[in-house]
Amino acid sequence: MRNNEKPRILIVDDEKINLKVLADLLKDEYLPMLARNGEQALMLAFSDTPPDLILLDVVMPQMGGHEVIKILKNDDQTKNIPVIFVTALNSTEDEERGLLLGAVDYIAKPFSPPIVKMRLRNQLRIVHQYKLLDQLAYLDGLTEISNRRRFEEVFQKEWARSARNGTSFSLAMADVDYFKQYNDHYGHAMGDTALQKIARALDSVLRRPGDLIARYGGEEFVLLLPETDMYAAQEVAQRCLQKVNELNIVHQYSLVADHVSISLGIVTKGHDDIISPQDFVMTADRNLYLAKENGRNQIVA
Ligand code: GH3
Ligand code: MG
Ligand code: MG
Ligand code: MG
Repeated sequence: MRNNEKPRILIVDDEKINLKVLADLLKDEYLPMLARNGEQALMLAFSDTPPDLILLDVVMPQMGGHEVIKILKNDDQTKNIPVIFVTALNSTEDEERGLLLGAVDYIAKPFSPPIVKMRLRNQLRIVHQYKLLDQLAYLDGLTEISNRRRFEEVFQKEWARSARNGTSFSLAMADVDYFKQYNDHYGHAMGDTALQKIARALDSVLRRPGDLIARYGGEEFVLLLPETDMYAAQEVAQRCLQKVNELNIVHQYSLVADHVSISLGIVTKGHDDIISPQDFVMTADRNLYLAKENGRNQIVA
């Protein structure tokens, strides 16, 4: 559910009167979307503004509710949208079948409007809690940017997409310079604060919606830059370097500056390069190591 927007409820029923009753019942709290048949329902479910929940009739001419839910549950894009059957088929077998197909609830017709509303509200609450939990599982607790787990997932997806579309793809590894000394002299709490500031600074550099920054390990960050060539990736890295320098976090014990700095290693896959994802990440790591060897507070591509 998008913030500050009413949840979208897709109501699917071949009988106009049912659509009207349910839409009237829900329209104060929700945004009803209406479909008179299975085909229309699928079109709306796969649209750019998909519903947050679907109330689905079973018996409809042509494509029935069972067929609709099978298609929805078979596609990553729609499989997590909860479906509640609202149907005149109300034997135990019918209900069992509906739940087996993946519906979260089953309401028999003739339905009682307040009960429909309450059951729908319960399901939306579960969805909401699930989304919160999901977000938390992918966030780094200290810096509140994405965690390594999130990076691994997005990396895999973007890798596959770049292979499919033949687009270039870049990755940058960043590591804080002399951070052990920072912790040793200023204390772990200040070290944590420094990491939070660095994460925010790096995050502020990213501009494209597909870009991702994640905390890769202790004081190491990774930037994922889909559809980005070497030249553009170097520009991003340059801005990262500069932003962290500009934070001006005093570090008297750094051997490279009087403030906290980072080093970066970049790797780019051109549209016809053949390299394994493991070697790709290893190349970024090796370049980061070279940046350290060359004196830190710099980029190696
Ligand atoms: P280099 O320039 O070669 O990267 O030197 P370094 O001292 O940064 O490298 P090293 O890997 O020896 O030390 C990394 C330090 O980062 C060790 C650890 O104390 C610190 N660190 C890692 N995670 C955290 C964290 O979550 N909080 C704080 N405060 N410090 C952390
Ligand atoms: Mg019907
Ligand atoms: Mg390190
Ligand atoms: Mg370090």
